[in-house]
Amino acid sequence: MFTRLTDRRARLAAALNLTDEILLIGAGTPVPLPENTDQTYPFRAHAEFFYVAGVECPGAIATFDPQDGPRDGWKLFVPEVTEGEHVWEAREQVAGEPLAGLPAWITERRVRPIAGLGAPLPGVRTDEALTAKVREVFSHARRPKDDLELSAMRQAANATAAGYAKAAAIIAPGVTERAVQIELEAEFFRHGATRTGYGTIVGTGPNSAVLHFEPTARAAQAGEFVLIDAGAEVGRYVIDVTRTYVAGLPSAFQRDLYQVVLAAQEAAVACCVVGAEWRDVHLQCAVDMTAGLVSLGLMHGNAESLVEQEAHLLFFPHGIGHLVGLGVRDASGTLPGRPRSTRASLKNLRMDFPLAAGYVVTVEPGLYFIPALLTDPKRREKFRDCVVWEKVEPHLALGGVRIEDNVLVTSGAPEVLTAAIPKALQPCSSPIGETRGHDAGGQSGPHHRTAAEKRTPVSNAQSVRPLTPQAGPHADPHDRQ
Ligand SMILES: [Mn+2]
Repeated sequence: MFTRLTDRRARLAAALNLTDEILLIGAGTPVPLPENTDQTYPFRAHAEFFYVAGVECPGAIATFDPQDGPRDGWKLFVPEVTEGEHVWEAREQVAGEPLAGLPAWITERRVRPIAGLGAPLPGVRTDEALTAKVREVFSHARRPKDDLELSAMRQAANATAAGYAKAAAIIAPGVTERAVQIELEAEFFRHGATRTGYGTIVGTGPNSAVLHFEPTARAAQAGEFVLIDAGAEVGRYVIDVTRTYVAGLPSAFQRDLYQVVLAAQEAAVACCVVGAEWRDVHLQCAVDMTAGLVSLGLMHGNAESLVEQEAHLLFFPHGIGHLVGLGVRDASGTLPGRPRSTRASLKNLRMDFPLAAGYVVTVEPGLYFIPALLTDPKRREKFRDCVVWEKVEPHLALGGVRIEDNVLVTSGAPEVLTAAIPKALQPCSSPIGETRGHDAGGQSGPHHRTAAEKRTPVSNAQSVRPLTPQAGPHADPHDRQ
């Protein structure tokens, strides 16, 4: 693997543009459980290490000396696998220089400043200012995904699509969050996942408004939202998808709310082109969704002005998305040299830079009824003229809608890596003969669809009545730079 990544490291070396400085990148070591047993948390090498080394190797350190050249200047120092590790874990010796040789390697270069990336390097005297500067350039250099990375992400996207197909097929009144999680994750693994990319989120009813909800034994009731945010991982590369379903039949209000989020999400996906500033994509999406809330009678006034007043944060309290790939929040942050925004609606943004070809971003707008925000007396007072509070009140237990895809920025149109996962809102109820011992009410009548039909996304004309008026037209991102 270390040789396979020679081109990647050479590109990185060119970006870092070091001369006299040397670079050390620590993989990290397994973290024992607090009980002090012989158990550890699952080992994950630091992403900066994995990016250059391509292996999970506890205790390893990658080094780079620019004076030895952009290809030959890289070395991998690895600990010797012990007999115990062989016996208990079947751990294999990773090829590289013996770790015992590292102190001599450093001593030969002792007058030169050291940048220390990855996991902390005990006993190594690193230059902190240099480290911060190198880390910023390193993060920026690894934002565009190379072919190896994209290949892993496409495999993860396939496994994720399989999981969602299975989950969608079992969502019905009575299904528990746990049952959805089990089927979804099992299908990820059946289709090549090596892990789940992060803790699977499944929230039914009011739980769908909890941004990071861990699934419980709660069963979806007829007419409740079921929000799933989950993704498969393949070889450290993660996909991060959200879909929102309704168990049984959606109400007119649920369809309208869903349609507002869907229209805004699709418009934002179309904005993922080279040069688009992420903060502009975010703010435009906030305006689109706020316009939708005004059209639904939940908010008052002009959408742009409501967003300037940060009133949208009541219903859309998070950022539009982040880089994804080597980890669920990959190499986010700001453009080198750009300070972090302090504006309320931008400080939640995990990244603030223009998009470039090869970036993979999540696009994940959502609208939620979060009681902690919407029943807060201070917010009710501050936004008394912005929100039609009596129209919000009946929906406080409704939950929320989020729709999330992973989008590859290219020199042309954006490519949605997760396009195989249907987005049209459709009634979810078990086909006759496949009910699982619970009352799958609300499944008879013209809305009932067979298993075969359920695998085909229905067109918007069939499944969702159009929202009137539509969210405002979306500006061409090139006009907003
Ligand atoms: Mn997500």
